[in-house]
Amino acid sequence: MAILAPEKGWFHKKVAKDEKMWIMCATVVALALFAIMVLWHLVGKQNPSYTVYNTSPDEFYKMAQANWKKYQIGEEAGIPVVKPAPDSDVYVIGTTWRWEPVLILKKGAKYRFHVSSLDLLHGFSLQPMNMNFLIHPGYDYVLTFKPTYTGDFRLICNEYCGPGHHSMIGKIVVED
Ligand SMILES: [Cu+2]
Repeated sequence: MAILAPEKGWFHKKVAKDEKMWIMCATVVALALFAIMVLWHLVGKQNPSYTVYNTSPDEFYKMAQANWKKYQIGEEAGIPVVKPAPDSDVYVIGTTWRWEPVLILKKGAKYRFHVSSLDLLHGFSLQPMNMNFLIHPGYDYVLTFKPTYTGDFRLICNEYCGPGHHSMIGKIVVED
């Protein structure tokens, strides 16, 4: 049997009561889901939003170096240990296969994190709070961050980036 065109004027025909009810139900569910999406972002402990700026790996590396030089207090396995001033800018670089620098932060202070990759796509994943951001080279990801409790935190990469991916572990220490 061939498919026939519907009768002329079908669009303006009155909709049956039960069909109307189903349309109403679907609309209510859709609106509720939409509202939950917004609420979830605000109160559901989601990843905070960040701003992204264009940069180049070279330029970002230079900015990070200048910042680290200012606040470096030591070195750990060839990685600079940096203690930025409270309420200042912090630079974090992901490269195959390490996170730099080791950061010493102060509890309750606000920091402006700049995160970027110099080579491949990496995943900035702060553990155990499970904050995750995709980090592409060529972009400066800026997020405001305020540590609310002290401890020893790990930064892992959650985007597969080659044979050393599993060893890409950074360190952030929050002190009183
Ligand atoms: Cu990785």
